Amino acid sequence: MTSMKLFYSPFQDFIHKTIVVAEEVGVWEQIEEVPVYPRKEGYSIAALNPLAKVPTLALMDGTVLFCSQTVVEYLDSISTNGVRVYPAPGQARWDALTRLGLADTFFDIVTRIIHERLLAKPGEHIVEWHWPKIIRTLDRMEQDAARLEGFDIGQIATLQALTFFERQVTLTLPPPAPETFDWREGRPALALWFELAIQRPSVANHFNKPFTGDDSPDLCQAKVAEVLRAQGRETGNPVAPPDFVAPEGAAESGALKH
Ligand SMILES: N[C@@H](CCC(=O)N[C@@H](CS)C(=O)NCC(=O)O)C(=O)O
Repeated sequence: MTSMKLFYSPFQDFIHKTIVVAEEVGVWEQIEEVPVYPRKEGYSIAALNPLAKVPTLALMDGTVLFCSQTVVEYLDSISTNGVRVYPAPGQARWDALTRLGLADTFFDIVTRIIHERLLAKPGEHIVEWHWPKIIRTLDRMEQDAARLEGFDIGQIATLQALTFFERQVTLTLPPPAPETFDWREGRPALALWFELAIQRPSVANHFNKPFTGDDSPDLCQAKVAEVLRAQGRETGNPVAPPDFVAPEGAAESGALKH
């Protein structure tokens, strides 16, 4: 029986660390997936999370956890099978958390770049500013991949970051990003680590397997209302407009990919 609602955008062409962690620690069966598309009309989780961002996790008693790092640490803490993806305090933990921070910040940089393309007048220098960070981060991931053992939260975040980046770079970024780019080139350890990691059942069960459930706005808002009821709050009408709708002529294809 499910006991938690995971509000997230069910694009399975990138690896979601919340799903991988839930699978690894044996709690996936307890999770009800609630699709949300934060920039589409009719979907709003702002009543639960002031940032209106996915992922957001709601527990049976109405507790709402947001920001992916909080969600995954919570899931790890309720492991049912003895597996923990957060190592105990000590060198292994700080190493894993450093790689988690690196990968999640890389993810945020990619998000920042693609958000820029939704603006009528994109800032000229965003890609120029961030591209060196992307290259240096990929190079650091290559160094890390050569020495990694086991499977921890840093590696799970790296899978998410790389696959999110890969689906976005196909959308043609402005210079100094090159016209085509393959992060695997010149990074053999990272490429090999990636090929092995995506074979884990926790990843393979979802990666590139299209979501086939109900992803309607009605379902999303009904689930938001359930959480509000569990909190003892008036349900009212929780449907707020999206925080941002791309202006006419902006690269909306990018918006739909995100
Ligand atoms: N640092 C956040 C990033 C989450 C994030 O950026 N979510 C995006 C989707 S990829 C979102 O919900 N955007 C909607 C918005 O900002 O309005 C985390 O790790 O949870």
